[in-house]
Amino acid sequence: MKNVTILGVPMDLGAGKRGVDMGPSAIRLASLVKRLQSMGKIVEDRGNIHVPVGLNRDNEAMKYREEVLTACRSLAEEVYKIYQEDSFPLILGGDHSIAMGSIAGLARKEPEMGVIWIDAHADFNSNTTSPSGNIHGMPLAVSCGIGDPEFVDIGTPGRKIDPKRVVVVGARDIDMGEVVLLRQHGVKVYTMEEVDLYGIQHIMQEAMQYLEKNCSCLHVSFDMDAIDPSEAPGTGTPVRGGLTYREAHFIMKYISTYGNFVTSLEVVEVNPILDIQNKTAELAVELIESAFGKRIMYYSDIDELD
Ligand code: B3U
Ligand code: MN
Ligand code: MN
Repeated sequence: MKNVTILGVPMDLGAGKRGVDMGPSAIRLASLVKRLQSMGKIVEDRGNIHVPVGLNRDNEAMKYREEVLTACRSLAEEVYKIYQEDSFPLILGGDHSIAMGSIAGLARKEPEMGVIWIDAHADFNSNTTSPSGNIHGMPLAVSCGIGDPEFVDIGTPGRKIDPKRVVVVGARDIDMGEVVLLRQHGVKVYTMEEVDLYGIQHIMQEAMQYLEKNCSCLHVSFDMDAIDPSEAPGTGTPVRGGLTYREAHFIMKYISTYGNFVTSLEVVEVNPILDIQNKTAELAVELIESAFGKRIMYYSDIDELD
């Protein structure tokens, strides 16, 4: 069983709304470390990486471009170090643009890794297709080598993941430009419509089988706005019709059954300013527990009853 190393990325510059930079604090406040330790995990909290203050919003196509680039470069470096130590990186966002840094760090060691991207959005805009100029709508495309070359080259030159090793789950708000790019590059996308049609169990079975067959290991990128806003109100771009509480847990529990194939996890887009009594951060911690294998009747609970 690998040790877990936590890294916070207090950045909101990729998002349209401020406040998601406080996500790592809110998640820690919800007793993340203690709860993982009580599952028997050896956990080290390495604190937060440095994120520059947003002073330069001039670039309308990529707002706060320089600051986001700098933060993602340092994140890539730190994540790579954690991976080299053979620990499991658990990255706390922050807006979803941080995934460019995480994936760049991970892919440096594991070029054939896959990514499961659980999100209401596909985050597959390029700097030319983005309707908003918010960089958190671009990280999956950038990681697949599409968009601003300086971003594509974070950490190491060139694309970090083969788009055929990517699966998106939970999408329900995709821009036209993204649809074109997703199809062009062969990304597998399960929208909420598919969740309605086939059920989350069927989708996860198919998705994980596909990833296991085609990838050396798996990074899980979980955007809290994948969940329905009634359960996760503390996110900047809520979209109705999301995953239920149980579906979200099922996803994480199902992923956990793949054991060592899963080598890193990030949870992003918790915005405490928009949250209700830290509900979304608490849910984030619960989902992290599920991803590490927590069950309703966990086996260690049974030992305690003896
Ligand atoms: N696709 C839109 C909206 C969006 C993407 N990610 C979030 N919102 N969180 C965009 O701005 O790229
Ligand atoms: Mn996202
Ligand atoms: Mn999203």
